[in-house]
Amino acid sequence: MANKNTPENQKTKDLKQFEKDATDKVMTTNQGLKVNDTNNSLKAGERGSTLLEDFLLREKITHFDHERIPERIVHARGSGAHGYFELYESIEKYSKAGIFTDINRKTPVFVRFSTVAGSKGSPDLARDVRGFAVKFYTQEGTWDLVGNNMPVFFIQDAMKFPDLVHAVKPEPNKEIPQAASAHDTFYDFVSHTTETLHNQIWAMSDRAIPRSLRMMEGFGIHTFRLINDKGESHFVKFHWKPKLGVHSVTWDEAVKINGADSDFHRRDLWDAIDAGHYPEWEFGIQVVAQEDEHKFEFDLLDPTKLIPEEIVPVQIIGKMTLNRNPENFFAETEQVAFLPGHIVPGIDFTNDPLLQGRLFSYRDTQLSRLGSPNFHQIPINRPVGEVHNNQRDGHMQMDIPKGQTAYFPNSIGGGCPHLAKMAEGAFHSYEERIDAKKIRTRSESFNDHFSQPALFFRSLAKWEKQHVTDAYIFELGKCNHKHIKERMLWLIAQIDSTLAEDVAKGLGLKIPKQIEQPINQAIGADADVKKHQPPAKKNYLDSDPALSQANTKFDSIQTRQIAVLVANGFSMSDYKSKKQAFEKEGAMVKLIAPHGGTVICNENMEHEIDASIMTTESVLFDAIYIPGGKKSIQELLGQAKFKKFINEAFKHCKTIAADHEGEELLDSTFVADYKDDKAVLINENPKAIITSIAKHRNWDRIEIANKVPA
Ligand code: HDD
Repeated sequence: MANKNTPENQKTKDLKQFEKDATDKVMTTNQGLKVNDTNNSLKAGERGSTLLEDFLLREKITHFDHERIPERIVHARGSGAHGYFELYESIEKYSKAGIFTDINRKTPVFVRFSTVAGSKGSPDLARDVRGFAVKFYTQEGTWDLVGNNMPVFFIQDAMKFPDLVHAVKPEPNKEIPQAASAHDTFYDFVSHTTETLHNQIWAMSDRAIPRSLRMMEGFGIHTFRLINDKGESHFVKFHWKPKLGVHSVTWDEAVKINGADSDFHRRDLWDAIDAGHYPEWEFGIQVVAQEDEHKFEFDLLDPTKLIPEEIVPVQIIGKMTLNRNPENFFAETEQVAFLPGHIVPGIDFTNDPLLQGRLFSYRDTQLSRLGSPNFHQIPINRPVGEVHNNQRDGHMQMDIPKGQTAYFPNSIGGGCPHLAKMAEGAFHSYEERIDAKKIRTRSESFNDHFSQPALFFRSLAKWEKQHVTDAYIFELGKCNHKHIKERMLWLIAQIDSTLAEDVAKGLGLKIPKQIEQPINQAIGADADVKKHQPPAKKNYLDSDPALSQANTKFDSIQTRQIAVLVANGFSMSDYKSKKQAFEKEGAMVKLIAPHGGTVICNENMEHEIDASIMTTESVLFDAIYIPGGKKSIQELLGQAKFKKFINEAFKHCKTIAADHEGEELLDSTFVADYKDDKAVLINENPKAIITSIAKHRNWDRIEIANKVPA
């Protein structure tokens, strides 16, 4: 059994040998030649032309000219972090994987979160699916679980992936819009490809605008297999559940955050790890016995379907902690290459046609993105175990393979590298029995496109439903083609008639009685059209509580950003008691003042401020606290932006607390008429404020909040 710290040290040690630290070092060329001027090129005379001879100039400029690599076709915008995975209990009855059986291991991981549609420099709060890709550096080889923060995908067959991506990306004639699905080509595709509707309604929900990457779930999406040491298979779905719960911002906030801090999620992840608030997710599995494959109302191989947790509960078996920021963004986060085809003994694929296509695409894309079949030798991509085979050469070969032979079998090289026996842990594909015709088609068992979107919508709380309605009105409102909006309205009506009516009202349109047939056009030209049209929704489960964010955790204010509004003369005693209590619970307390520099409290102490009101926005915080102090409040009242700051927080249903004279500032805002709101707390004790902030938002306020003209 491995030493508890071995695996983590193994990857850290491996990466360390490639790290470069220039502290106290002299500048050199790439050949190690010492350089004493990197500011001026070599010239013929002081004002003369630059000489071709200048190898220092050429080396520097040539490297610069080739600094960029192609961004990822999708998921270009991302943020990464290192950490480790621990197993709570062995699941050896299902899987023989070391990572699932050895509870003494700490398996190193590297995680990359991403948005899907936007370019590398696009803003973080786009309405979009988030990528959730985890690389486990296990002792038996690297396992990549390349998932998303939503449990289903838009399409059922990898063959349609280029169409989906071309539809959502900026339109090809004008390269507009960036990082947004709210445009004609996307809804043209969606409205003709009804299998997309389930993932689509998730993308309209708050899941698509997370408060933090640390506060979202992760899903492997596909049904995979777990294989035990007897070679038996169980179906499995993988889940990540954030310890901080699943929380989101509102769309109005998202739009404003993108302007105020387009790196909001990236910064949040970095700052939390930097401050020692290590993000954690529990790892869960939904296991289905081989013989139960066909007992569901949907096909386990269909990636547009989830298995409701009400039907198959998630068993929590481990935990992932992210505890280290990368040393270098490009070397690690940009160059990391995830491949769903990276699996280890004890885990195997199913015939999900989306997964099968992914097994090809990810290796292929690295060849143009990273430029060489040797991408696995880049430090972040190297497995922790030894690598020996007869693959040779290629661009940027970093290894120096020794010996005369590069083929198998051989006798000159002593038959090495020799083949692993099964007893030595060799990989062996699950021996699935297949007796089938070769056929290009879509299984009829994938045809139900309305039941699960309807289950999702039914499972949401009132405020979540309102957000979905508003999102559809926004997205379809951005489309120019009436027939696309009408197709969408008809399809939404198949999911939920009230939702469709509300969206139609917002669009100023009527739900059409019929739309042109067939509604699902994602089929072959000669396919039997009738056979492939989705049937009316079925109700096999009234609701699944796990689908609603109303049922997440509301027990912590750890890492919550609390804006404290102050000016000279603020009450130190009010502030001190709150600050201590908030920080004890792990919250980040930030002083916001009318100007930069410092402010002096009523006890004559100088306090460094975190941001002037001119450089920050309400949307960057989770809650507001206003300590008393007559002088301070008078000054805050004199600067209109403080009122805007409070009105916006009220609009976004956040906790607003004030002590003593602080109430006067609230009286000058929209809050004045709503002081009985349960998340407006005046002269309350710290515990009450903490409980309120932990609830994330007071969604009961939503109807009043919508009236705030902020
Ligand atoms: Fe994909 C990247 C997740 C279907 C082709 N995908 C990529 C990343 C994530 C996902 C998280 C970013 C990895 C990183 O951070 O480097 N993709 C998914 C999920 C899918 C899915 C959860 C369905 C369940 N993807 C999918 C299909 C195809 C691709 C069906 C192609 C047939 N995906 C790619 C890609 C990318 C990629 C083009 C771009 C960069 C990369 O692979 O390394 O090959």
